[in-house]
Formats: sequence, structure tokens, C-alpha cells
Amino acid sequence: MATLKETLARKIEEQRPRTARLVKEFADVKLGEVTIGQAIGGARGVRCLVTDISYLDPYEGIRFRGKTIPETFAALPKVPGKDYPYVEGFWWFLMTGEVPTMAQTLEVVEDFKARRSLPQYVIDVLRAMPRDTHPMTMFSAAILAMQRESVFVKRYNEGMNKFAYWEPMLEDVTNLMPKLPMIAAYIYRMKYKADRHIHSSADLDLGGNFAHMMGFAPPYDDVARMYFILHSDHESGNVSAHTTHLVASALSDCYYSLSAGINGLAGPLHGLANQEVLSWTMKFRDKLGGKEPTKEIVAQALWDTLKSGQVVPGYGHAVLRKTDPRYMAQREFCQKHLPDYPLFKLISLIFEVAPGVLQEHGKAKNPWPNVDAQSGVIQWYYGLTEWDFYTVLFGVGRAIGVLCNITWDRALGYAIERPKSLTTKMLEESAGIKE
Ligand code: CMX
Repeated sequence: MATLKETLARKIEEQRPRTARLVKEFADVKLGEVTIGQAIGGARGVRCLVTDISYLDPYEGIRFRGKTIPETFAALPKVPGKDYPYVEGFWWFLMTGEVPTMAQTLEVVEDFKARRSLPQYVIDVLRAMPRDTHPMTMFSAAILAMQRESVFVKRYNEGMNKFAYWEPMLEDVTNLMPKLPMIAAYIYRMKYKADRHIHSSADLDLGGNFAHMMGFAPPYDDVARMYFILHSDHESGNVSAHTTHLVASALSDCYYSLSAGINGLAGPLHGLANQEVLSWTMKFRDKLGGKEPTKEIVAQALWDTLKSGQVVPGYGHAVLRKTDPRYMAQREFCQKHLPDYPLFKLISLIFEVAPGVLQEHGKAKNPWPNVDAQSGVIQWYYGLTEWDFYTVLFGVGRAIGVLCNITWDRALGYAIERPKSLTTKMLEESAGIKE
């Protein structure tokens, strides 16, 4: 049976000549022109990143290694008796592009278990922070604190051939990934559960053990598996993926890179929107004071938000132009497990009203919900009501995709990133503005 590393080595050997040929023979082929609007407007739509791990079509949504979300869930080995696949099998799939067998999946499960315990100093770092520190700050700091463990740095300092960079990178990301749910659970129990911690269980996979350490009974284990897989990757231009890739492009190791990416995820226009959605919805519910919400009342609340110059959290997207299939996957979960839950009904009512309001408002190019509009409901239902923790869950999931990406960045020798800046005067000259 081929191991993950052997499978990855084979895939890298297959891929390298394709990348080398593009660089050698076709480097001058144009992929598009950059406009002044794109230069000022966050490089929206500029096609200048390469990844084979996922692709985001504006109308279809995400495909992981060529598979839609339902195809991904159907293809991967499932935990016995559960509805969702092993996160470890998904890791293999994203990393290699091949669907693992059950035996290959279980090999990753065991490998992750062997690597997941946290060094005491990481716990000390977390405990030294004031308890009201945002959990994303704690999460990022814990990742960064482990930078001293980097195998890549040690091998680089010894002097290493650049074609071998991916091997210590793989070692580093495989050390880091299984620790992330452990860090997340530690932060959660320390901050919100009176510092009472639950030991990890030797029998459980990554998703199952995370649920166990958080203190939530099944089916929260399946919620964790679903949630981590759904949030893993969204091609490489979003803030968290791009930041991780950018920092790694300087040959910074995965600890520096992921910690930076997590800081980007903590922005309210990106991953923090999941906490914003719950905060918005709960404030709205409180204002209702027990009154039954109607479409008119929801529309009024949305207009109040827009008129006060704020965004409606959980709606809109830089690339998507339809309802996010990650939203739909979570909605289907709710329809199956909590169809009559009042908060789900309220979120569904907002889903009926918000796109029309945003269309009438006329600014957002995409009036449809994104992944963050639905995710808090499920967490709340299963007892995770501390919404400032929600983005940490997103971060554990997002790490799967970005850590696979930076391993491939090393394998294919992607260059240090260095786009070119222009001055405002230069833009005015290009536009033909005389004074
Ligand atoms: N509510 C109100 N206004 C919105 C809006 C929303 N949900 N979405 C976009 N707009 C506004 C923008 O702020 C922008 O206004 P200005 O012209 O005044 O700057 C205008 O519509 C055009 O924006 P856009 O091209 O449609 O969207 P962008 O690519 O610039 O931004 C995003 C995308 C996600 C940041 C934006 O839609 C937004 O702020 N949404 C709410 C926050 C959110 O849910 N973020 C999570 C995204 C998913 C994730 O990364 O986790």
C-alpha cells in the first residue's frame, strides 16, 4: 500500500514537467489585462494565482480536486456508523488529488493521533493571555509559538536542494494539522467552560476527538467533520489562503504562514462574518421581544443595517454569483436534523428576504448568502453558543486547504510573490487625466 508521502511524491513528479513547460515555453501568454478598477479594488478578478487543489466557479461554487461538495462527501471513506467522511481521508484527497482507500485513510488517522499532543509551552502561552483575548488571537498565537518546531527551518539551515523543500514542508504541515483541533478545544474549554478540560480519546478520529474534547455529544462529531471539510479551501485568492501562500512564498515555514492566514480570516469581511451573522440575528431576535418575525419586519431590520452604512453579514461574495453551495450543504443538514428549530426558521426567513433587499439596495454584486450565513445556527443548536469562537472552527477547517496548498507551492517551486505597485499619478496618466 502506497503511503501518503509516496503517493504525493508520484503526483509531484507527474506535475512538475507541466509547470516547467508552461514557464519555459508559454510564459508570455496573456491571461487578461489589469484595469485601474482592479488595481484600486483589491485585485478583484485578476487571474494571477495557480492552484490545483480547488476551483471556484462563480455560478457552480467550489469543487475540491474536481469534485463538488456532494461528490466529495460521497466519494470519501466514512467513519463507521456516521454520515460524514473522515477529515483525514479528505486531507489525503486534497493533498494528492486521489481518493484514498479506507486503509490509506486509517493510516492518516493513526499518524495524526501520534502527532496531535500539544507541547506544554503552547498551553503556557495560551494561559498567559488575558482571558478576554479574542479566541482567534489565541489561536494564531498558539500556532506561531510552535514555529520553533519547524523541520523545514532546520533542514534549510543545514543546506538543502530546493527540489526537496516539499518533504520537510510535508513533515511540518503533518505535525501542525492534528494539533489545531486540540488548540481550538483547549481555548474553548479554558475561556468558556471554567477551565475544565477533557482528555483526548485514543479511539477517535480528528472530528470525533474534537467533539469529545469540546464536550459535545454525537452527532456533533459529524458536524465537526462536515464543518471542517466545507470550510477547507476556496481556491487561493481569498484573504486567508492568499495570505498563507504569500507568507510561505518567502520560504517562511508553515507556522509563520498559517498564523498570518488565520489573522486574515479574523476580519469581519472574511471568516469573522460567521460570528457577525449570529450577533446580528440575536440582536434582531431580542428586539422582537417574543413577537413572531414577518418578512416585513426582517426587511426593515436589513434596511436599518444598510442605511446605517453597515454590510449585511453572511451575504455577498467576491467571486460567487449565486447561493454558496457551502450554505446549501449546511441548510440541508439543518433540514434533516433541526427542521423546526426556531433559529433555523429565522435564518431561513432572512434567506427569503435578504436577497431581494440587497438587489433593491443595488450595490452588492451578489445578493445571495455565503457560507457564514448558516453555520452559526448549527453550532448554536448543539450548544456552542459562544459565537466569538465560531471563526476558530472556520480556521481549523481552512488550515486543511492552505497547508496542502503551501506544500504544493514548495513542490512546484512557486516564486516569491512580488506584484508591482504604481502611483496614483501614474494611474491618472494611464487614464489620460491631464491635471
Ligand atoms: N451588505 C451590504 N453591502 C454589501 C454587501 C452586503 N452583504 N456585499 C457587498 N456590499 C457592497 C460592498 O460593500 C460594496 O460597497 P461600496 O461600493 O460602497 O464599497 C458594493 O456592495 C460592491 O461590493 P461587491 O463587489 O459586491 O463585493 P466585494 O467583492 O467588494 O466584497 C464581500 C465581498 C464578501 C466582502 C462583501 O459581499 C461583504 O462585505 N459581505 C458581508 C460580509 C460577509 O458576509 N463576508 C463573508 C464572505 C465569505 C467569507 O470570506 O467568509
